[in-house]
Amino acid sequence: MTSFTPKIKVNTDRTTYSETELTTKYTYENSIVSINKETNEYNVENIETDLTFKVDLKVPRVGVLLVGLGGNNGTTFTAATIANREKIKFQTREGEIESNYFGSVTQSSTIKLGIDNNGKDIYVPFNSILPMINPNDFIISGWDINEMNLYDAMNRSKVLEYDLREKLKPFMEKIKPMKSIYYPDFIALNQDDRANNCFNREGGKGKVELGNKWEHVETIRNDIKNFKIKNNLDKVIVLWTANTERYSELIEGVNDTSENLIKSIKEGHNEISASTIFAVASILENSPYINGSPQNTFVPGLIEMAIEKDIFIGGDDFKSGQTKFKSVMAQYLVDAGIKIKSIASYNHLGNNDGYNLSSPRQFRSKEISKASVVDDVIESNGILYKKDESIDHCIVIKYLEAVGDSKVAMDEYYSELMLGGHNRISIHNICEDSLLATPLIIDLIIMTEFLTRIRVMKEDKYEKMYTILSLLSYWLKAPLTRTGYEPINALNKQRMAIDNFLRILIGLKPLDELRFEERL
Ligand code: NAI
Ligand code: DG6
Repeated sequence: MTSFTPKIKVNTDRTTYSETELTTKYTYENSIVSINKETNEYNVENIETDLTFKVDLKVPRVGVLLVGLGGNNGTTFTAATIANREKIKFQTREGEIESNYFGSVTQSSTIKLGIDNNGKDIYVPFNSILPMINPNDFIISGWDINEMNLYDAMNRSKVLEYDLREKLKPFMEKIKPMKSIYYPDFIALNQDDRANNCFNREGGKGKVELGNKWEHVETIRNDIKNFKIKNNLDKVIVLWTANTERYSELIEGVNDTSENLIKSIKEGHNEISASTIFAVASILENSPYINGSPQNTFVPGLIEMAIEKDIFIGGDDFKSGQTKFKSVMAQYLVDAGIKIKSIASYNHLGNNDGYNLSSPRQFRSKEISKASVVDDVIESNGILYKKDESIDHCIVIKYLEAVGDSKVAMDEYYSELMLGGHNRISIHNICEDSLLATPLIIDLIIMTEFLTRIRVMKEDKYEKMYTILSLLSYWLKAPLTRTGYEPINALNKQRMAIDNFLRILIGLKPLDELRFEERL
């Protein structure tokens, strides 16, 4: 553990720093609106709530366990942390590149602190506000149904430049994924050849054992425990970046409560997915669990279990390129009073993720998470859209082996302008899919760890934040939210919540951009 000396000193009596803790008082303000449907009048009550937060300033030793370690994201993530830690420089056809973390909010973005005497905005690095783990210090391991070492797997992924891969070889070739569990019904049939590193499959590619899934939970729990002890870790975070699974059916008596879920796991029920097994094992080992894929790992019984055990969970599905752009574009158009009528989104890609998604049930999971992303923006504007009116939104993903990890995304936004006019915006984006997704994994882990060090005073007792980490929504396509609350998809709102939360913890006010120095 390392101690922290604040570099940003806010002159306020709202914060108290000790060597190991920061205590902050903050008055939360909001407006509660009630609508009289007959008169169409809005009654608004301003509310204030006094809160006290405590931040543990000690950065712990953190272990990261990835499910899907040998995949494109898993290998790129591991490679990125090693390349940065070792300060590797490498040649590309454009010249020498120094390793960096571009695309990571925590590592490569800034937050506005305030203005200088001339009214100029002053920004500081996101991760300088409060102590956060440096990704170079992650201790990484994980599971994969495929046995390949990470050097070979990184070459198979075809994401990184040749020179970088060769410089990483001595580090990557030593890493081998732990044996995993394989439930063939949940991922595409075309993945079967890959599944040669599974503790529930006889001799490499033999018969798959699905009888007692509780034994699978116990094996994964032991893996987590041993990893923690062997590496002398304070905390372990588990993240699913394995293949997209099909949805699990939600069945009363099977996965609806924590008790039924455990019973069904013990009975080896067909509707218990591998990802749910990993999540149960993580929760029972007090390790936060994040779902980077779209499937409904978090069945109601699992959410109940996480709440009972008070272990953080976050999901679903990394929000990387096309969807992130969509959540910005949709907000821009609708906030400008322009009525989006349709969005057509096409993707083609040639990596293993695309191969798995060429199977209809796995594609369906992705289609659901990609489609939900404009819902809150549409609902926010009752002038453009009637109640329950939606837009035409089509999602197409095609596997095209030749393009590899260089995903092509094409989107057409078709909107209605005033007096019958129309506005068509077409987007064409090509990028390495895994180089967009990996920085998100870094951020999700750093933010999850950071949030485990926050306490809020409730009835004279400090408590953790709520189990479902909706503050992670910025990085996720279909944010998991607390029962009774609808997901916020709009990217700017998601980012505002994170920035303002960090600001209030160090005694600043949330940003409002009123800039009265200039305007009054
Ligand atoms: P990938 O197919 O290259 O990697 C997945 C890995 O998971 C493979 O190595 C596979 O062998 C392994 N695997 C499958 N089932 C497993 C199990 N039960 N236990 C352990 N390992 C298992 O895919 P990629 O590109 O790394 O993506 C990973 C996931 O992240 C996918 O579900 C994808 O949909 C999701 N995602 C990816 C984004 C991106 O931009 N790359 C963005 C949003 C989500
Ligand atoms: C094709 O859509 C494959 C997917 O796994 C995507 O790469 C991934 O979901 C990222 O999608 P988006 O919409 O966030 O760029």
